[in-house]
Amino acid sequence: MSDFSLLQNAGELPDAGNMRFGIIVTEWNRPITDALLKGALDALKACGVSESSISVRRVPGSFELVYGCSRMAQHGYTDAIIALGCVIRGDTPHFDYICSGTTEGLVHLNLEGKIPVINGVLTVNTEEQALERANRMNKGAEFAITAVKMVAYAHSFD
Ligand code: DLZ
Repeated sequence: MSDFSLLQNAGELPDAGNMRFGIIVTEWNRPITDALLKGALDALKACGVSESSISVRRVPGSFELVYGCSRMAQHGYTDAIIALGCVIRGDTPHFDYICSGTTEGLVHLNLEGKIPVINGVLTVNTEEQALERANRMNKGAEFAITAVKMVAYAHSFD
C-alpha cells in the first residue's frame, strides 16, 4: 500500500478490490487535472481496484462535469464517480457562476442517492495554488480515497 499518511482522510481504508469507479475529468486547466487524475488512479490501484474497474471520461469544462456524472450514473456500471476539475479565478464573475453551478449540480446528484459523486473540483485564486494542491498535496488521491470510503458506506446498507 502506498503512503497516504499526509492526506487528511487516509485513516483505515476498506478493501476496494470489488469496487468499480468512474472518473470524469476536465480538459480545462489540463496540467492540473492530469495531475489530479494521476493521483486518483494511483490511489485507487493502491486500494486494490483493478484497471478494468476504472472508467475515465473527459468533458470540456467543470460546468460539464454535472452532465458527465449524471450520464455515467444512469449507465449503472460504477459504484461511485469522481468529478475532477479546476476553476481558477479570473477578472470576471464567471468563476463564481461556474463554481456555484458545478457545486449545486453535484449536490443534486448526491441527493438523488443513486451512487456517491465526489466533488474533486479545485477552486483557487491562482495556478500556483492549483499546482500545489494537485501535486504536493495530492488532492487527486484524497478524492479517490473519499470515493472508496463512500462506496463502503453505501454497501453497508445492502
Ligand atoms: C469558461 C470557463 C472559464 C472562464 N474558466 C474555467 C475554469 O477555470 N475551469 C473550468 O473547468 N472551466 C472553465 N470555463 C469553462 C466552463 O466550465 C464551461 O466549459 C463553459 O462555460 C461552457 O459550458
